[in-house]
Amino acid sequence: MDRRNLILSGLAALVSGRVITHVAAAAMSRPRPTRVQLEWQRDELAIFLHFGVNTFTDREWGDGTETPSIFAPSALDARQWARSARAAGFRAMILTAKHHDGFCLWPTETTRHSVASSPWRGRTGDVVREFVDACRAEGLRPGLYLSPWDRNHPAYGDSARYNDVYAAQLTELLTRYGPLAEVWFDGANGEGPNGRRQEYDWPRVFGLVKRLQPDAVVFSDAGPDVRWCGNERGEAGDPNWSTIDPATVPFPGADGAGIIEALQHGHSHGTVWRPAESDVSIRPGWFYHPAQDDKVRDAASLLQLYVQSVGRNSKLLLNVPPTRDGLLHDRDVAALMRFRDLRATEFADRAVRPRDESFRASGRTAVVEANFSRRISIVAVRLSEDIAAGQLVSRYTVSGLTDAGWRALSRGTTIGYAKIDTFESAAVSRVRVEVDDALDTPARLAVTAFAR
Ligand code: FUL
Repeated sequence: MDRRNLILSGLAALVSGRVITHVAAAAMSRPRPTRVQLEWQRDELAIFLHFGVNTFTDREWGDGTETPSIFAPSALDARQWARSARAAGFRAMILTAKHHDGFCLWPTETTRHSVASSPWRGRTGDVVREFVDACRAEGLRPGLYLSPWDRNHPAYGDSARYNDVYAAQLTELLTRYGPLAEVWFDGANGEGPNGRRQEYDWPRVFGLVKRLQPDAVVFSDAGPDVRWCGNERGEAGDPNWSTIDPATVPFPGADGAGIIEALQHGHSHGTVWRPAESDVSIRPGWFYHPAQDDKVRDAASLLQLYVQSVGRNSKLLLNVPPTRDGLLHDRDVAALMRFRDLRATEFADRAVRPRDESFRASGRTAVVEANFSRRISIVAVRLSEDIAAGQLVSRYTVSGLTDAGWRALSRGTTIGYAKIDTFESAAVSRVRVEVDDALDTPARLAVTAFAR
């Protein structure tokens, strides 16, 4: 707020206590991230691991009739998963502890359909244990996916009975393996052997996570902590608000008019902080299929995913499925390393520091100007709001001072945690970011320019 506005607002305070109270209340009630939501966002990159009986049957969705004896990875090494993820700059990793086929990757007491019935590690194996141990050894934050849809369990469809089974499975995962960073729920829902559609008890499920793992974020279409971005292309919306009206997506798997739109974009005046996670696979399928070995995304495609997820105020959850050996495939690992290198050459290594920078804000607008004191050719900028204080910016323009004067380089809507804009190379000595509109007086933005 500049001096004049300060004086004006002081006068307003004298004249009308009501106005000031109202403005202050609006600012106070604006949603902000919790500590765990902030940590989740700052990870930026997470690996998703789809692994289970489908890996051995070459299917995407098992029907629950698979025999546990087919689960026999010959050389499973969770440290190789974690080492690859860490080397590529990922900070978290999420494993499918159970997919829709119902096969549990840990020795659960709720069913015999688990690793305890498979020859792997002489029936004493526990993939979840090896996974969390490997994450911790490599400094990655572990998360687990537990599919509510279960095509094996006989109780599925007998709603109250299955809900007890599901709660017991979740409790095992939440209590046996130490701190988890994220618990991932998809909303897939079907009929049980009795021909009845299962009704899930989501309040109970979310309540269990909150009670047993208060430092984990809960992901689902309906949050409550992190929402799905609305597609499986790893593409966050533009605009992308981290706030949403929770009534629009009442439960995971809900479908109806406007839901995908709301998941993609959030709502500028949404009442809860629920940022979007962008999930996508490095291959066409979620599970490993040998026929897709030559369809692994290359580094340029992965960089594109990064720009359209992390660079649009989201987090990238990139699926890299272990093979039948229980290892990440060499081609996938190579692509991850090339992605890391490309990120460094396109962004991290090319960041140019301005000699000085100014910032002014007034009303719902603001201007940041970075002065490089020499001409540099820039091809991208990364903008960030201090989201600990909430998300405010709804429209902005980036311009550069060229020999021919100021020229617009990019225009955008929301910024939030990060907004990455790429453009044709421009030789500029200054970069200016004008916030053209915001929900309230913007706080200082961080602006990084990348040279080529
Ligand atoms: C969906 C599932 O049906 C897919 O198999 C996959 O796990 C994806 C991430 O979520 O709901």
